[in-house]
Amino acid sequence: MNEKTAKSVSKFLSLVLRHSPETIGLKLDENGWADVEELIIKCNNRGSQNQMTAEILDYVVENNDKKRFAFSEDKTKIRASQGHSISVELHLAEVQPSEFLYHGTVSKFLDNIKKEGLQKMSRQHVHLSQEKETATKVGSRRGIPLILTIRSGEMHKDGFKFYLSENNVWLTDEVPVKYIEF
Ligand code: HQG
Repeated sequence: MNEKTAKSVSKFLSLVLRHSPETIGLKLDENGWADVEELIIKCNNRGSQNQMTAEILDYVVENNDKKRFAFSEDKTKIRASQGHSISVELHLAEVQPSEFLYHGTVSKFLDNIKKEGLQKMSRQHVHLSQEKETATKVGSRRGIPLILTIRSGEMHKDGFKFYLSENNVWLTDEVPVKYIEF
């Protein structure tokens, strides 16, 4: 499969598995899982999207640059590993973060972030990364990236919970201003 097709399938899967499964009449369970057979049928019923097959799904799950999607152990279900706007219970284990984590944003959000800290906005969590480089990529989606350093070790000591998604994105509920280095 070529890169362009894989990317467009990934974008479409992000839409239906993170934000609006109803676009194709799909139902996710409370843990965010969709039935693979149902997903394939409903993608194909939609018409405009390229043909979906089990092989295409396998390829995208396996080769996706950020490993955004995962199959259940028996491969009958699929879900997004993070990034949801709809409410799902991923049952992620709490993990102790390193001293610092990073968040990529853009300058137009700075005033607000300085007032209210990092908020989850439309998603289920605030997304942080282990590497500055990843945060730079995240910020670049919106313009010139601005990297905030988060004192995650101190937050954790103060009782804030951190989770690591299956694809290694750090998640937390909020980051108050006092833990952010601008
Ligand atoms: C900003 C991608 C104003 C925040 C990435 C960000 C990530 C505030 C935007 C994942 C704010 C939310 C998530 C506040 C935060 N006031 N703006 N108080 N607090 N913001 O897309 O972290 O490629 O929901 O800085 O790689 O950008 O889709 O979050 O700019 O892991 O798999 O509000 O999405 O993953 O934007 O990105 P998002 P994000 P995928």
